[in-house]
Amino acid sequence: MQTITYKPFLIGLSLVAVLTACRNKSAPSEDQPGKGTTTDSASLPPVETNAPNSNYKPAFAGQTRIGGVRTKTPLSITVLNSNLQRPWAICNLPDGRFLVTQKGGKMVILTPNGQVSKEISNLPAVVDEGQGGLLDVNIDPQFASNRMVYWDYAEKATGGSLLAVAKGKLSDDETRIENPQVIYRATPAYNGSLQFGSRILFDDEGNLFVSTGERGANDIRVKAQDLSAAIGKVVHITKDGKPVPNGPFANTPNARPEIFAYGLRNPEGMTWNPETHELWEVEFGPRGGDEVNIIRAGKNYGWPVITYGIEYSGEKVGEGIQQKSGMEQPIYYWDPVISPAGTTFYNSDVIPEWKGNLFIGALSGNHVIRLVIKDNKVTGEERLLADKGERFRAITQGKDGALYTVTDGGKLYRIGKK
Ligand SMILES: [Ca+2]
Repeated sequence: MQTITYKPFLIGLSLVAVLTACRNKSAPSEDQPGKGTTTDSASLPPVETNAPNSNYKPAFAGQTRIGGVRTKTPLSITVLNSNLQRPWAICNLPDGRFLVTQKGGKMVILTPNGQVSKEISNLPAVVDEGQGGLLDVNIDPQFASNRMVYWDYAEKATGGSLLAVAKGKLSDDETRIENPQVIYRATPAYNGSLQFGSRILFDDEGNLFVSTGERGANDIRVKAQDLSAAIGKVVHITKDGKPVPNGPFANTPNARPEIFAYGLRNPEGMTWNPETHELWEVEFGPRGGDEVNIIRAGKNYGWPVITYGIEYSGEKVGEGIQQKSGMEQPIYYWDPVISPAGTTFYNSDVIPEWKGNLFIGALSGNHVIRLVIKDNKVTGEERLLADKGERFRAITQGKDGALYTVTDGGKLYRIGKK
């Protein structure tokens, strides 16, 4: 397991993070590298050709509609399975297989060639409505010895539903989760089925970062700015669901000590940047304004005060402002939306021109996004698999240096070097 140093902190703490198993594992190369191809950054017109929803101006050049790029390496696109049952997350297991959640409430294991196991039973019941259901999964950094699995889901609660984080042990025969326990609940509950988030990542101390959605409706989304609520946040918790000590709001009156960052809308993607060792997040905007953010301790990411989107009705959101002192700018945004879901950095030598690029599954966009990144700025954008008509929900890099992505329609795609 590769160890990386993580040191972006207000709190003076040098925290060390691991590239854990899901969406961020360093995949050892088994193939020879390619022919040293390079990327034509921003050499083509922007990939987005539709009109934006507003005339809002970006905060800096290149924050949206960057020039297009095109992968030069010949690719092999393969459908490995077409019969998955609403897969939502895909997590690397140490042996090269994948642990996959199904929105309806079960997990399965997939081999790299797409063979699916029997459903894994004994997870707590999920609220499988709207955007709720069984959502993300990740494995303990010591999974190989302790077989512990962490997942999150929409849970029925007084007042509606909420995002719950649970853990349990994968049985030796891989048919059930033993002793499932809820370790954290992102309260308050809300009576609605939208925008739970969520992704789970481990740092190298074995603590969890969990992104939480703000539940969508106008009367609840304002709590993304409320430090006494756990929604619209990234929280930092132990394996027992307790606040990690010395968080950025540990000494703030009425704030939840587990909050790491706030002002998020619907963060369905989160991954470690293997080069900078920082936490990257992608989230849905409203009508316009899907974002990529770098999540840093104590920072406010602005929703619903600032946004590059407008309301679905066409009205402005709040005061209709896009930038404000004390609130972080996205490093990139999309208008119109593409609905960014799961995300991963590419960290293999198999396709050298992809190394350090960010890949994102787009739902309404019906493609896989490739973003070329340099010095924390986006310098090029490409759309892959745009001819498939699929909603790409989650993506990871396999041990073979290929990308594996699952779709709402039940497909597992492999995107590899030809
Ligand atoms: Ca924002």
